[in-house]
Amino acid sequence: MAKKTVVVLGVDGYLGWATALHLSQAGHDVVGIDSLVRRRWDRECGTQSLIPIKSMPQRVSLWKRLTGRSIRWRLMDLRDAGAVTALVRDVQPDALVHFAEQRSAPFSMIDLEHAALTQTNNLIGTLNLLFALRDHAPRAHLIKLGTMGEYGTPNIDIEEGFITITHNGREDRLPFPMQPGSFYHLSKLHDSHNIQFACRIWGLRATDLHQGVVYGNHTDEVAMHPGLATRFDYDAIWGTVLNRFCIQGALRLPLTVYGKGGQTRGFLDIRDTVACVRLALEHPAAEGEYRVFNQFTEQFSVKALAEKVRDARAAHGLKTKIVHLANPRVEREEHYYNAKHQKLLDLGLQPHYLGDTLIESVIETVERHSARVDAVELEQPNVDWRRGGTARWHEAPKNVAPPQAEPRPVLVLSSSRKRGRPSPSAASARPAQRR
Ligand code: NAD
Ligand code: USQ
Repeated sequence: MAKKTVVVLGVDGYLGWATALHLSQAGHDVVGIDSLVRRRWDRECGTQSLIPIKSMPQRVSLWKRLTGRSIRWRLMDLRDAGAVTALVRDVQPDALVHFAEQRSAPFSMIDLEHAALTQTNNLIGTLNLLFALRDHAPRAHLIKLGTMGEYGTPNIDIEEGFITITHNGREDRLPFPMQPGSFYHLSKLHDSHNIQFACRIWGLRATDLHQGVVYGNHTDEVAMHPGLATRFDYDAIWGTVLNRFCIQGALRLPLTVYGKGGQTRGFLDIRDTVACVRLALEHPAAEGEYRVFNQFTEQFSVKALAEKVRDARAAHGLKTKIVHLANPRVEREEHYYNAKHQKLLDLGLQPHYLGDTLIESVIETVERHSARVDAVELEQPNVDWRRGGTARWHEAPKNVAPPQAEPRPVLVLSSSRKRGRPSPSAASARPAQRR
């Protein structure tokens, strides 16, 4: 396999870090970019990764010490067009893997400010990349993290990006109809349109990975040393559903199914995320091609996932309660769902399916870090799709900085059950003291 120069954008994040290590270990030359804005959003939301994560300079130097491999780390905001242009021009990458977006649906539904932040951050960053590629590296392969949520939950089978439609006796292969379920998911769809357009008019090459919900926190590389840990979210804003259920299960808290729980989504293990990105990288799109891979390995209803976690706990004689909360989201709770996901399998993906062992291993990790858990985050959701941030979210000090504010000192949560929120002095600089 020829060594490629790959830029990983969003390298400080949950998936970006694990992917950068995986590609570096595979022998590729990795340049890692991040603005560290996610660490700032965590401070603003009063949330933090369950597993402590090192700073980027610490992580890359540890990686170098352990493996002799270099990841070239650069602090950069993708909204800075000049910086993005210089990056693409100077590095001349073979490929760019773009994870660097605001990725929480609840965050995007808090209020106008957060919806606008999500869409400007995500769309401008991607546009900056597209223009930089047009002008300085038109042959580079853009691998963009999209989401299965772009499709919504139609009452027909979901194809991989395109569907052949016969209408009034004529036939065409058209983009699959999309019905995203949050301003965040909409931002991914808008990105998809922009990327597809750039491929069509400028001949760029792109793979849009419509990824399902990711779970787990270990890849072979991350597991090499605790200092290489990737972030692991569990709170109501950033935590994804299976990660939340595992943490709730580990702490003997009820598993919080929203509504009836028939909502069905595609899921995958983080080990498959890194493998899928590598497959896309090593089998690039053709010049002018915009292709979509549905990136997940199994589909489950939320209720079925909760039952899996409950059963895994029951095998140890532990009783776990499942509660059905009023659904804070506007989404179908009972629906048909059958999404194709063949293309990555055809390229050689060997899936890690969800089993009790994975659930147990996540629960063990949680138990190791239980002192860092803020249990309030595992109870009621604090963002509602109809009204935005709930009353608790809005109980915020008035003299607060907007989300674009400069970074503030990192907060360390106490090991007690009380909220891991900033002290009153720190909170005065936060937009939202919600509880
Ligand atoms: P994350 O929040 O952990 O990481 C995103 C990273 O991007 C953060 O480190 C953040 O600082 C960085 N970033 C955001 N905006 C930036 C900007 N303007 N300039 C530079 N850096 C910026 O998220 P994640 O869970 O690792 O998700 C990564 C990508 O994968 C996202 O695009 C997300 O939409 C997509 N995705 C995630 C999941 C999932 O379950 N986690 C599922 C499907 C798709
Ligand atoms: N849910 C519960 N209980 C909870 C949390 C969530 O029932 O405690 C339900 C939600 O209502 C939803 C489903 O679980 O029906 C999935 O929610 P999620 O928070 O795990 O995932 P989602 O908001 O869709 O977003 C996550 C990532 C996002 C990615 C997306 C992939 O945060 O970046 O794009 O998964 S997908 O869902 O395929 O669009």
